[in-house]
Formats: sequence, structure tokens, C-alpha cells
Amino acid sequence: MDKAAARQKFLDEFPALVAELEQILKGYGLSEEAIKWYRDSLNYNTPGGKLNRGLSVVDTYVILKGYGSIVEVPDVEYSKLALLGWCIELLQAYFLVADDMMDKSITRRGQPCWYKQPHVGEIAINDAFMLEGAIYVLLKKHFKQDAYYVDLLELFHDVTFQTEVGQLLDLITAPEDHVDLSNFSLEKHSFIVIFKTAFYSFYLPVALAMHVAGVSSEQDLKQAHDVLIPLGEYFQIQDDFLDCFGKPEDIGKIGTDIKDNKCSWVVNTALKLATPEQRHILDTNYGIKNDKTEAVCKQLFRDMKIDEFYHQYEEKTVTKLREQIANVDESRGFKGAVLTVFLDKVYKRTK
Ligand code: DMA
Ligand code: MG
Ligand code: MG
Ligand code: MG
Repeated sequence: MDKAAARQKFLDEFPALVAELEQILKGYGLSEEAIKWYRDSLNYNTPGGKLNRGLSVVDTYVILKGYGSIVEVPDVEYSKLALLGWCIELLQAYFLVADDMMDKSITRRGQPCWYKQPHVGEIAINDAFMLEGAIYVLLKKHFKQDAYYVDLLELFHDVTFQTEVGQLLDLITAPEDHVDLSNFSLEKHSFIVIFKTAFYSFYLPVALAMHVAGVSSEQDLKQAHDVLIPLGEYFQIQDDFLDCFGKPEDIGKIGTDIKDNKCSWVVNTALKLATPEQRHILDTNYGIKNDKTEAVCKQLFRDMKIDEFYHQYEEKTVTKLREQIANVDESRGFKGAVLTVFLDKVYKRTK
């Protein structure tokens, strides 16, 4: 099955989940107006992205169980794995609706951010909560009878909290009213992005599939973790790079990191390399909500050839990750291929 077909098969599972969630609201006696609101929020915020996280749950399971491809997975089994995949996409939807409000973003996945819809506004805060709530409704309905149900719940709860910790650090390291670049460092950056991105985007999909496949010894979960966390860090560094150097048509969003005073990989790398003159330009132009000062920072980053340092970083990191994967111990059932597939999905991405 090619990539597009696998994606379509996964997408085809989503409407039934929306219907199940609507059914819950109907059971509570909610009006059609309220049910429509939730349906619209689910459809607007959940399926429009790359679906890397969701699809990875299925892909990981296929490899761990030794199936030749997705078509060999029995239908009932496929639906359960896809449901877990959609639960990560719901978690992602929850984080993104809130993240876009906190980051004052304008577009997401090539359309206006949910809170930017004139009829939505701050109701988006509650919509975010209800996107998260959907995860636990679906897990209870489909996994309550399984021995690993509590493992799934704990995983979702743990990575949700870790992500929220990461978002807190991301936000308090980027105060809007006070720019002080001496507060930033690549070490702080690394800590922030591991928490805000790596756990839920990389460790979670693989760990979920491992629990279902029964390949979930502590040692194997640790092996997965030890590659997926640095892989997730690399992924967020790509996100930071693309925020500044990517094209909105490709990434589906307009970057806000410079105006938002974010402790991003780009500014941290520039700070490390800057001459006193360049540092002065950054001190006086970074973190200001103004198109002109943003353009000055972007030009400086181009002049400093931050893109070349990024490509060097990328090659070095990927070589190291491939070495680490080659050393995975497969004696208990875990497979390094799970990690290679994931790495190949993000290597040199432009969107
Ligand atoms: C992403 O950080 C982290 C979460 C938990 C959504 P970000 O603000 O850099 O993401 P984006 O660039 O997609 O707004
Ligand atoms: Mg953001
Ligand atoms: Mg953010
Ligand atoms: Mg970003």
C-alpha cells in the first residue's frame, strides 16, 4: 500500500469517531446547535495536518508484529490502532488550538487559526479542552477491556503534562514586554523542546503501539525513548528553522517566533556566532511586534548563513541517530526499523 493510500485508509476512520463523540453529546441531551459546534471543531482542528504522529502508531505496530504491510492487518486490529493514532491527533489538535492563541498566530495548516474564526474567538479555549476530552471518551469505549488500558491512560496523562511543562517554559522564556537575549541558550532551548514536542510527537506514538503489540518491557520502552527524544528535539529544531526560513505555502503557517521573542534554535545559533555589531542588531530588533524589525532579524540570519549551520547540524544529528539505531538490541522484540521509518519521515523535511 503506497503512502497516499495508507493516509486515506487512516482518514477514512475519522468520521466514525466524530459520530461516536456526537452520540455522547446526544446522550447528554444536547441541542443540534451544540453538537454541530463540537463536530465543526473536531473537523476543523483534527485531520488537516501531515498526520505523521497518528500514522506512526499504525506503522510501528505493523513492523513490531512482523506484518508485510498495512493490508495484512486484520480490520478490527487496524481500527484499534488507527483509533490510537487519532487520539494523538486529537491531543495535537488540543495543543495547537491553545498554542496558536498563546503565540498569536494567524494561520495553521493553510487556513485561519481556529480562534481567529470570527464566531469562535475565546470559545476556542473550551474547544481545546473538549478536543482533549475526546481522547478519554474514545479510549474508555475501545480499550477498557484490555489489560494495557491503564498503560495507555498513564502514557497520555504523562506526555500531556510534560508537553504542558514545555509550553510553560516556552512562554516564560519569551516574555512579551521584556526582551533580554542573554536569557537564551541552546541548553535552555534543548530542554524546552524536548518537553514541548519530543514526548508527545515521537515517544508517544511508538510507546502506544508497543503496548498494543505487547513489546513493552521497561528496557524496550527505554530503547525507544533514548532515540525518539533526540529525534523529537531535531524535529522541533526543524520547526524553528522553518518558522524563519520556510515558505508559508509549504509549512501552512506564518512564522511568529521573531515577533514573539521565542527562544528558538535560530536566534540561539545566531547569538553564539554574532559579532558585537550583529548582537546589537539583534538586541534592538528581536522580539518586537513589528514587520520592519522582524525583516531586519531575518536578513541578519540570512547574512550570518544560519541555514548552512542548520544543514550541518542536520547531517551531524542524523548520522548520530542512525548509529544509535544500528545499536538497538532486538532480542526482546523491539525493532530498530520502527525508528528508521520515523527518522526517514522527518529527514530534510520542508513542511
Ligand atoms: C509547538 O511549538 C509545541 C506545541 C506543544 C504545539 P510551536 O509554537 O513552535 O509550534 P508551531 O510552530 O506549530 O506554532
Ligand atoms: Mg506556535
Ligand atoms: Mg508555541
Ligand atoms: Mg514553531
